[in-house]
Amino acid sequence: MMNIIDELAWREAINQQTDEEGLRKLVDEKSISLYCGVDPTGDSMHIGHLIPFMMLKRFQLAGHKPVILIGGATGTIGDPSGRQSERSLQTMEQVQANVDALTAQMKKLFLTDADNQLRLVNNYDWTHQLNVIDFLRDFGKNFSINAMLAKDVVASRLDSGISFTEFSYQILQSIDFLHLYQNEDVQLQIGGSDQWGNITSGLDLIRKKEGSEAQAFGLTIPLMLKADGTKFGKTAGGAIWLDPKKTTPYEFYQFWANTDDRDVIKYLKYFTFLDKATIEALEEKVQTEPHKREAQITLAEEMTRFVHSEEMLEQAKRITAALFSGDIKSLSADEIEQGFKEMPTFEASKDSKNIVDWLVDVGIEPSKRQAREDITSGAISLNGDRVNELESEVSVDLAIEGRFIIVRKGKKKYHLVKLV
Ligand code: 545
Repeated sequence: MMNIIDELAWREAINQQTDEEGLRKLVDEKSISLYCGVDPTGDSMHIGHLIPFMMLKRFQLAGHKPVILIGGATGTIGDPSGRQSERSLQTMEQVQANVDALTAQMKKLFLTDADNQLRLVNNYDWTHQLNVIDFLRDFGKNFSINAMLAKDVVASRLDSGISFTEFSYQILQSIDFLHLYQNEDVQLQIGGSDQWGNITSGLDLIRKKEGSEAQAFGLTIPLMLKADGTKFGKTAGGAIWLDPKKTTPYEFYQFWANTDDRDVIKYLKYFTFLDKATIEALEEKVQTEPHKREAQITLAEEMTRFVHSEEMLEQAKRITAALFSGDIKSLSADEIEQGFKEMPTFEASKDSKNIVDWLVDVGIEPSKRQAREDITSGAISLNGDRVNELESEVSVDLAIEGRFIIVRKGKKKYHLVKLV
């Protein structure tokens, strides 16, 4: 088995390390505890946030002990990293609701029965009782304003401005690293490349408090870049969320299935737990038979199964197949809702009506003349069945579970009609 650092290097998942040799030696010698944090600034992660947590899981699979930190304290402030302007504060209630949502999401993804080693901690627990005098005497004294101003995050805000609150954020994250080093045996913090300043600031604090020989390390993961230069993880519809209410499992599956050939191997390495041999075999397939898109389908399957479930994966594949073959009637109303979420949507009453009038009233056809022409030429189908008769009636019996009728015009133009 590969050393975990070599494995991460093979996956191109290492951006910076504070002490490459030291960390390699440490993880070879013993099983270490390591952590990565997330702030409750929203109620769901998207696939970009997921990356360091997948790496945490890889450490776990290699025998190390992961700690996931939920920032109940830091989330009330918000990390200025990567932002050009001051955040507005969330209410404490909002932060708590997000803590609950993210805790549930983390448990669903990373807490399996077999796994008693994952620890979930919340920095609110050791931060909220800290008073301002202790804060300034016990911690503030260890921070040099000069060093804090030199951090990229702060330096890039000196023109536009930064509040004392956001400026102080790095101290809070540093206190966490120290706390986990002292109380949970944590020796390594990982995060995206935007976390480098916060992580090294924590290491400085650990050295000041524990001595320069303290065995603590930092590692960051590069930002995911796409071959075409556009931003990773964003589509026309916005970010790809892990919450199935924000991004349905079908949309999630489609996102990965549509990956560019130039990016798919990189994504397989970053996101899946498939081994080197399997990924290299898929790399070969991208070269020799790209039209089969085996690498993309494998990626979509692995990701949908991991983030959602086997059942949701099967559903996503059923929707994909039905949309491809036109066999709409095989889908349930719930599957229709997922598969047609981004398609033009219309409303109609449940009253029976002649097809020509119905198409015009719903708004799919501009005129009766056009409607007749399209029906006669065989361009219109309802739920996958072609309509040939100008006299046919549209009634609620046609609708899937009494709710939806899918109208196809021409080869590919789908319309979702909701009966109300
Ligand atoms: C707080 C206290 C700690 C250690 C870490 C933190 C959080 C950290 C941070 N992380 C980012 C984040 O985004 C909001 C998610 C909304 C649901 O701000 N200061 O919380 C992202 N992180 C994952 C990666 C990241 C980072 O969760 O590290 O780089 C994105 O890829 O931006 O003691």
